[in-house]
Amino acid sequence: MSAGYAASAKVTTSVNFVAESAPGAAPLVGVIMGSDSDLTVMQDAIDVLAEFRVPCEVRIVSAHRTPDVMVEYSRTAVDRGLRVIIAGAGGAAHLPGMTASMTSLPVIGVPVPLAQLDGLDSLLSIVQMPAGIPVATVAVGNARNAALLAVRILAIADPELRVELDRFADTLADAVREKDTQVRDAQAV
Ligand code: RP5
Repeated sequence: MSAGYAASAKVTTSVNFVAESAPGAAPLVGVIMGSDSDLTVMQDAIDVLAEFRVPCEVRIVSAHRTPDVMVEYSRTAVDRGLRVIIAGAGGAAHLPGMTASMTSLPVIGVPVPLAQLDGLDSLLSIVQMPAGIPVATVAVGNARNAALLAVRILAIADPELRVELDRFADTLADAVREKDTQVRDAQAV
């Protein structure tokens, strides 16, 4: 097991303030979502960023209800020092694509499942982007992978983060080996 990657600051989120995984550090990742109802899904991304000690900011930015905020957020993201944006939305999920259309930063979309349609509506709304404006779309509800992809993007220019990612991969492999051992031991009895 890795001792390195698991150490993290506890992040408490609220729709009213910017959560930071590294207090005082300038955010490198923007985690935005269309509604506070998305937060239960998006919390997984915030937690992963905290685990890797990547400073992030968390905002509610609605493509439909606060379009002016979305425009301002997207157009100022580069100058504010962000490197990656993770955008989660559900239903007619236009936030990731519209954000990607107004920034050159990589945007990772998280389809948030709502009560109807099991998130297929969110998935298709986010993934079916026109040529020229890419959004890297993760599986429905998989905000954890969105944050891991953001960490991988940052690790291109951060060797220490790459080491942490390697350690993280080792923990995954260790867990699978352990389960394999348990299954084989159970069959042997
Ligand atoms: C989308 O509408 C949001 O991303 C959210 O997933 C969905 C429902 O929003 P609420 O009605 O719960 O605020 O824009």
